[in-house]
Amino acid sequence: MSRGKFITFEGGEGVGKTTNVAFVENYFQARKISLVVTREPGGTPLAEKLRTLLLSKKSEAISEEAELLLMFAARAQHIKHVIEPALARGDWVICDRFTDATYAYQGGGRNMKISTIEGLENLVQGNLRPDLTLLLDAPVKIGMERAGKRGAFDRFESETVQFFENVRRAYLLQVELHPQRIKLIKANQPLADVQQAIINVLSPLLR
Ligand code: T5A
Repeated sequence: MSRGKFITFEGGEGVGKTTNVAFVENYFQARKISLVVTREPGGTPLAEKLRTLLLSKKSEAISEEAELLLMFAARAQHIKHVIEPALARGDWVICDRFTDATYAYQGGGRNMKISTIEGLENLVQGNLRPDLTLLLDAPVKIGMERAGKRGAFDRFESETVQFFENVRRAYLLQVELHPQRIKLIKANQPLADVQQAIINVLSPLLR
């Protein structure tokens, strides 16, 4: 049994990750690929509890260091109990956000040291990196308008426009650093065009 592929979706608030993860799930299922669809922070009972704490505006003020460590604590659980077992049995894993989000939000948004994030990435993930990452990119204003239609903002969505500009810049830097792995998808176009661009990136994997 060959190891499964690990595909992640990334991007700022409201760019369409969840919508397109569901689209890709259907696309792969129609092609009889056995897959696990999951998200970060989250994906296990403990990691989902950490997600609730991280996204809640009601919890006590969370320090930047605690936020970073909680992201990686959730990720450690997720990798051990969901991602690695799935890949080892040959399933593909589609994950809504992964460590590029940490570089973007905690690195770009919160200005935490990249070397600190790299250290935690190596500790928690060992050699595990996504095989392919689709970065959905759109101007911050468009993403926030889309996210706003869904209801009240969570703790991250309540950040400033400058924070999200920094997040977007950090994501685009990740593409420059990892051009083979991360493919940029323009998300400020009609959904059908976004999805055609996604298929164009995914279809070579199926050959
Ligand atoms: N986080 C996460 C960190 O800080 N560090 C980390 O390491 C990790 C892993 C998680 C939060 O945690 C932070 C980042 C996040 O703030 P989340 O819920 O996973 O939160 O992320 P969100 O970005 O908040 O998710 P959203 O659901 O808001 O955004 P999506 O999934 O990008 O957008 P989606 O698919 O829900 O679409 C939003 C709306 O836009 C429409 C959809 O129909 C929907 O109504 N839409 C379009 N409309 C027009 N044209 C298109 N092309 C459209 N595509 C979608």
